[in-house]
Amino acid sequence: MKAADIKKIRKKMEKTLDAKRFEHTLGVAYTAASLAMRYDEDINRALTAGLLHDCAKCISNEKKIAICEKHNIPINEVERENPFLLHAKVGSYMAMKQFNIHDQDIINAILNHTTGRPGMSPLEKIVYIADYIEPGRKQAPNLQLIRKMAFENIDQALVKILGDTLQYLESTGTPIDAMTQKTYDFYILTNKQCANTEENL
Ligand code: DGI
Ligand code: FE
Ligand code: FE
Repeated sequence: MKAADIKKIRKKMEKTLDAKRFEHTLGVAYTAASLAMRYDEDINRALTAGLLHDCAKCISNEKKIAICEKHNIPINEVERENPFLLHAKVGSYMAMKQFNIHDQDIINAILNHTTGRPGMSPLEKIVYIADYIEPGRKQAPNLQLIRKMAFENIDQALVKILGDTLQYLESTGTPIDAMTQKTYDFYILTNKQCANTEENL
């Protein structure tokens, strides 16, 4: 991924997203780049995934559903009820088809940025976390703590975000996608196993 390609993607995002979403997109891209610096990941891939992660966000629910149906992208029950969730699947499809992204890790980072998934790559974790902590985000609880944590222990930050998200969804009676719950369960377990191993060293 070259600097010129990244600039083109940024220009395209500025045109297709509304001003607020574009501002958020820049925040995610640069926060992802900072986390990539911290965790020795490729900065340009983090920028690219960050810029594209919400590329389908400003498409109407009807159109997102139509795109999924046309291209045989499966829609689960929770996604049917909350079609905004589909912006991750549709976004990863558009990244491949419209932006010619062939890097599977970048595609996965876009695909899994809303729910996460068990066994995320470092880049997927970076985009998932950057989406939550970018400077423009103001509403989530524990933001100050999680922002610091993200640069200290990435897996601990991941579990905290997943836990807070699940709590928020439960408190508002919002249906939970099975993948969000699965991801939380997976990282609670792996973090515990890591802690136990450290204790026994
Ligand atoms: O697109 P963004 O707003 O930047 O961020 P996002 O794609 O991470 O979406 C955030 C929203 O997604 C947030 O309000 C919580 C919600 N969300 C995360 N997991 C689930 C979920 N919503 C439902 N209904 N079910 C989930 O499992
Ligand atoms: Fe999103
Ligand atoms: Fe986002």
